[in-house]
Amino acid sequence: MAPLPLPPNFNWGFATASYQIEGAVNEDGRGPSIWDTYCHLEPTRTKGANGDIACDHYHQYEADVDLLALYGAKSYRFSIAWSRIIPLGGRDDPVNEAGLAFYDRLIDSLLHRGIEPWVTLYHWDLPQELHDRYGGWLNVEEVQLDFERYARLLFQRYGDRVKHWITLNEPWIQSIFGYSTGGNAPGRSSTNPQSTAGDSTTEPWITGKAQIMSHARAVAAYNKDFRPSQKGQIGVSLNGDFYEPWDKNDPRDQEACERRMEFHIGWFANPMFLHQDYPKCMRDQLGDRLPRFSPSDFDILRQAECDFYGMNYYTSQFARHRPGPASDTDYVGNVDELQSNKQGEPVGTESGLHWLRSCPGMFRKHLTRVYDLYKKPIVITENGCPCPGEDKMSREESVNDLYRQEYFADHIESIAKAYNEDGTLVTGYFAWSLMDNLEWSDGYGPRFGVTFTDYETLERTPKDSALMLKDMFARRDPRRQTESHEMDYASGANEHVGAGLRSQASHL
Ligand code: PNW
Repeated sequence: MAPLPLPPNFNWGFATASYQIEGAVNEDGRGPSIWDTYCHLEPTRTKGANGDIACDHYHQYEADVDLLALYGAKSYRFSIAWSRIIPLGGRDDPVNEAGLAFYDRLIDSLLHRGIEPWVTLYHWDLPQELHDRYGGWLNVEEVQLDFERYARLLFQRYGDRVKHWITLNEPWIQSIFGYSTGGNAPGRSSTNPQSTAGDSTTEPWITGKAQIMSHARAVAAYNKDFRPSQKGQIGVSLNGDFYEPWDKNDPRDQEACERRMEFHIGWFANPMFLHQDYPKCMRDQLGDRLPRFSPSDFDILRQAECDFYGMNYYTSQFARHRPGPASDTDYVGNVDELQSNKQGEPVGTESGLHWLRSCPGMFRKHLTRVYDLYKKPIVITENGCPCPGEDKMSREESVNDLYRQEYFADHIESIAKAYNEDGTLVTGYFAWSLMDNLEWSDGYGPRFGVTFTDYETLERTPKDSALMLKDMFARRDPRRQTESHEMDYASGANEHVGAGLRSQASHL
């Protein structure tokens, strides 16, 4: 039987981020970002790892685009390093033509092979100078103006060829890991013993507003000055897990789930997609620590209508209400987050990372919840996992990535079910990630790639999952399903495909 179809013209491909793959941090005039600084702190807070070389994508981008073509990707999501474009970051600072030229080459190389560029403007690598000059994301009024100028420059230079834009990647992680727990750059926190500065009770909420307004200014600028001629689409990528009650019979746990998801997603999606204040449960818990939107802020939010909801989805959890009031450093809505419910049933099977279990059933519910609330077509802008034990595997073991293949297949099936049975529109899917890369503060251990990266030789080797996605999506193409049943071959044929394509890849 043919699998459930996806919507016609379903878009799919692979995703990466600049600091995780590019390397070449001192080349062609790139300025330092907060991640360069963070990765070179002593004692290390990134397991000794840094992005100085990473996957050397800056030099090997042509070969990486060849891999995308070999995998049959329709699209590629990558991010631009702000400090390559404007090394000091600010609206009156000089523009770096050599940095602009790199992304010109990448974009042209993609288009030459028929692959659509999907460009993320910001994936966590703030120019260090903006942090030093005025506190970076802590300065709501300044940073939104600098971000708008940066965004306008990208629309001007690339908008003739780039038709899909993502303003920010996971503002939640930038705010919470960057300014509450201090696990990500710039590493500020008042709860983390490794942090020397920060205030976890206020800074995450300030930097959240700074990102919301920066997103809004970029989208408003696109809508007013670029959309009419360039006719592209723009959105944002938000993370957030789905939650079910730890005790499904306890109404307080049911409320805890909703509250947890509002703290994850509503924080950003209410202002960005509904042009409203933060969720009520956040205002109730955080009071005046949560910044207000002024009437002129709301004006900008209303001009920032975007086209799609970019969803980064990896896992789900159970939520249990906490008795008593929330602590003033709480950022989850006063709940416990658990991987098993009251009956001891696990939320999903274990991957290669402690926080990530495969929960495709809850993914389907998540899609429908988000679609019903924010009413935009959803694009999955990240989804993927490391296989159990993969961090310790050789290349030969790693390419046989059965766990990842099943994870992809199960999550794509959930998208198809949400579409066919729940009326939820998902228009695209990007697997995270094109290649193993720097997993931020976890260093080079966790491998999320569909391509194995040998960090000694920088050689890339396709894993089996990379080579099966094309067929998986072709089988779910409604037009091809009606044309013939030839597509309806047994899965498993891919083993041969894998070996054949791997030998092609070795000649790239
Ligand atoms: C995302 N969590 O980050 C990022 O967008 C990627 O750059 C990253 O490599 C990828 O997911 C895999 O981690 C996350 O702890 C980091 O729940 C951590 C979490 C979620 C997303």
